Amino acid sequence: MLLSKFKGSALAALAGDCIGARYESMWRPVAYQTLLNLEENLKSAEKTSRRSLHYTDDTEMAHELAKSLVENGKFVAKDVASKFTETFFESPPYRYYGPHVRNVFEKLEKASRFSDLFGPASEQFDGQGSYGNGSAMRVFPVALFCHGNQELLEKLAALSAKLTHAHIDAINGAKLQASAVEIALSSSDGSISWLEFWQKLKDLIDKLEVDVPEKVYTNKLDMIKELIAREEVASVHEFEDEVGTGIKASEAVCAAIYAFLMCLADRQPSELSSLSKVQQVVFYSISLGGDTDTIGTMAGAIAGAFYGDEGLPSYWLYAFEGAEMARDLATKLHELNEKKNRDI
Ligand code: F2R
Ligand code: MG
Ligand code: MG
Ligand code: MG
Repeated sequence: MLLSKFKGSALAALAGDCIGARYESMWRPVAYQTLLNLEENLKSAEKTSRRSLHYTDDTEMAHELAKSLVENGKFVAKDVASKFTETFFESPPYRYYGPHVRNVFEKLEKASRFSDLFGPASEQFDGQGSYGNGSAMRVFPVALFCHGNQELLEKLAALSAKLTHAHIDAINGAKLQASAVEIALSSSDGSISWLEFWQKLKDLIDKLEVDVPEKVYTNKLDMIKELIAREEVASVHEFEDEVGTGIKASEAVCAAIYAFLMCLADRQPSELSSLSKVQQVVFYSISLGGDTDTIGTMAGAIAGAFYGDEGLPSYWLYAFEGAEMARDLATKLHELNEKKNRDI
């Protein structure tokens, strides 16, 4: 079952990125019927063996991070930084990296030759660091690697974030997203209510934001609870106003968590009822609009870790660039996890 959860997380994260990328930056909600039509088209991929959808920076960076963890059996900051940088400079334009992260890679490679690993990120935005969601969008491999060790998870989520994103909201966003994947790995359908899941995240954020003056995650998580508990489902526009679906880590991470918890609470839209639970989470998260590939990938990583890969359609393996890689990396991270447990 754990292997199914690892594979589910990696594959649903890939699906969320590949599908969500079609609608990123349109800045309006995505109609359920549009998503169902796309899903219908994906089915033909299995017959033709044609990869129809590309992944973007979210998956590219997640896979580089996973490869580094697998190759080294531990987090080696210099290796992760050089893998991120090399891949960035070789990547085709349709990976659509964040607008400012290029500066970090240029400085890492040219100015410091990887001698100063965290300096370039801390210089971004006049020394504030980036609060973009790039730290959280790629973090799920840390959760798989650290499964069962929350202390290590928080440490590695922070270190992996700080290579490009030094702002506290980006670091806490990576910790929150990785922790959501870990809670999903450690529980199963029927064993936890949406409110219990939410409470675990709230306990974590209370701790992480204890010394943070602007408690963005605390406030957004409180709002999410209020919206899910409400009788009427909030309109996408209200959600956008109250929580947000943008490029900030605090918006996209909370939007992904909201989509997952809404489905866990069985409040998913009836239009998506023909789909499996994992697909419902991915599609519902993308329907919120805004930074759709990133919200989709993070919601997918959580949902796949919770429900496993059984609910994933077989044609998803053919429809998305990088599907074999996702499955292979998840299997290797699972092997590492098994080995670690045997060695204890
Ligand atoms: N780049 C994109 N999407 C571009 C649109 C592509 C579209 N599909 C098309 O057809 O053209 N997506 C990817 O970028 C996001 C991750 O970005 P990351 O890695 O966090 O980058 P960055 O540049 O560090 O931060 C993002 C922006 O946030 C604002 N910002 C961040 N920190 C700030 C600060 N301290 N002060 C002011 N602004 C700050 C800036 O506008 C940054 O550029 C993902 O969506 C990924 O999919
Ligand atoms: Mg992207
Ligand atoms: Mg907004
Ligand atoms: Mg994005």
